[in-house]
Formats: sequence, structure tokens, C-alpha cells
Amino acid sequence: MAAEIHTANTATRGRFITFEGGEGSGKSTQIRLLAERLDKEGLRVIVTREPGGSPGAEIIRHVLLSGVGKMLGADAETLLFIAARDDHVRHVIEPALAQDIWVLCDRFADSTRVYQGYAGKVDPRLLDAMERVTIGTLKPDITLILDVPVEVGMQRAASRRGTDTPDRFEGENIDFHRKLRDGYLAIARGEPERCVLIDATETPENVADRIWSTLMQRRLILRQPEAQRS
Ligand code: T5A
Repeated sequence: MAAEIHTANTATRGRFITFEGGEGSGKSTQIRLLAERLDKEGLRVIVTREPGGSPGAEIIRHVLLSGVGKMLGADAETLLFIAARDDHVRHVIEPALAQDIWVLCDRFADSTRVYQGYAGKVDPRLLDAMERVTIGTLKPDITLILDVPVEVGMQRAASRRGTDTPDRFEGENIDFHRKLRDGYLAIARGEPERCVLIDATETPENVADRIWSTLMQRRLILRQPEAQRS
């Protein structure tokens, strides 16, 4: 039963789990695997993403990933990410959590800190102010930072893309991607109570097991996935 794997004080609010990492680190793959496992446990789960996740934010996503946002300059491009997040939080994330639905989100505020802040050099004070306005006290129950060497992530992203043109951020140079990884490692070190660094170089199944173990250690779930119990 679903109630058995909730911790005692979560009966009226879903869990908010964010996935972070550089390009091709395997976030989408792991979100799908975790959603399947949670679903088998009888939990209500939604999978969502940023930028995007709500109709309004998906329109902004298109502007951002096409590179049009870049032409406006770094601060204005950041404002577009924030506008998309505001719509997503108000129309998707908060209503789901209030209905006791677990929200698995592919990227959230840490992506802005890392891509626009660490690597993009937008003033952290501006990012802090925008975060306060947009997400207020909403904080992930846990943030899983999938870590792979930059070359591995870029290779995976390129294989998946095939002959398609790299998007706005995939097209940045290797130094930019190295800064992203450094930024994520710094966030993981700085906020160990919220963030867990996951070695994502192994097979998808091994990484999924590691993630499940992490959620058990953090008491977000209380037992092995169904597949490993029989
Ligand atoms: N952005 C976003 C900002 O700049 N600021 C912000 O505030 C926000 C929210 C979004 C872009 O926007 C930027 C960051 C991003 O550049 P996106 O299209 O949503 O762009 O792309 P990403 O989030 O970067 O995700 P990707 O789709 O590139 O990668 P994933 O989801 O990390 O990886 P995934 O699972 O798709 O896997 C990539 C490939 O690797 C394989 C998969 O099969 C796939 O082919 N793979 C593995 N191969 C071997 N071993 C494993 N363990 C594997 N796991 C997956």
C-alpha cells in the first residue's frame, strides 16, 4: 500500500524531488525509472521538467532552447527561465504537491544557479532575489545531482541527438560545460542536507538502484522496490 512507504508526517503533501546535472547526465532516463518504481508502489506521481512543464512555460522553453532568449542578453534570458518557473510552480508543482502527488522534476532552481550563475556569470544577488519572488519557501525534499565527466555527458547527448542541431546550451564550448560540473559539485558540497551527488557513470539500472537506496536512506521511502522483494 502507498501509505506504507510514506514517512509518518507526509500524509497530506506529496514529495518534491528534483534531478539536476549537466547535459546527457541521464536525468530523463532516471526520472522515468523512478516514476515506474514509485507507480508500482501505488504512489501518485507526475514527471515534469524545466524549462517547461506547464503550457505557458513550454512556450517559453521553445524561445529559450532555440537561442532567441540568448539574443536578449544574459539577464533577460535568465528572466525568461524565471517566468517559466513561476508559471510551472503555480500551475503544476504546487497544486500536485497539495494533492499528495509526488513531483519528479527534470531541473529546477539549481539549473539557473549553475547555468546562468556559475557558468553564465549572472549576478548571484539577482538570482537570489528572483528565487525569493518565484519559489518563495518551496524547496525540494531532495535534489539528486547526477554526476558524469563532461566528456561522457556530451558524448551521450550527441548520440541521442543524432543529426539534429545542438540546442542553445549543448552548443556551448567544453569550458562552459566544465564550469557547470564545478557548479553542481559546489552546490552538492554546500547543501548536503538537500542535495545528494549520484555517480551516474554506471548502467541506468545501477544508477536507479543507487537512487532508490538514497531515498531509503533519507527516509523518503521505507522499503526496496517491488521488483527486488520477491
Ligand atoms: N537550463 C534549464 C538553464 O540554462 N537554466 C535553467 O534554469 C533551466 C531549468 C534544457 C536546457 O536548459 C538549460 C539546461 C539545458 O541545457 P533539455 O532539452 O531539457 O534542456 O536537456 P537536459 O535537461 O540537458 O537533458 P538531456 O535530455 O540533454 O539529458 P538528460 O535528461 O540528462 O539525459 P538522458 O536521460 O536523456 O540521456 C541522454 C542519453 O544518454 C543515454 C540515454 O539513453 C540517452 O541517449 N543514457 C545513458 N547511457 C549510458 N549509461 C547511462 N547510465 C545512461 N543514462 C542515459
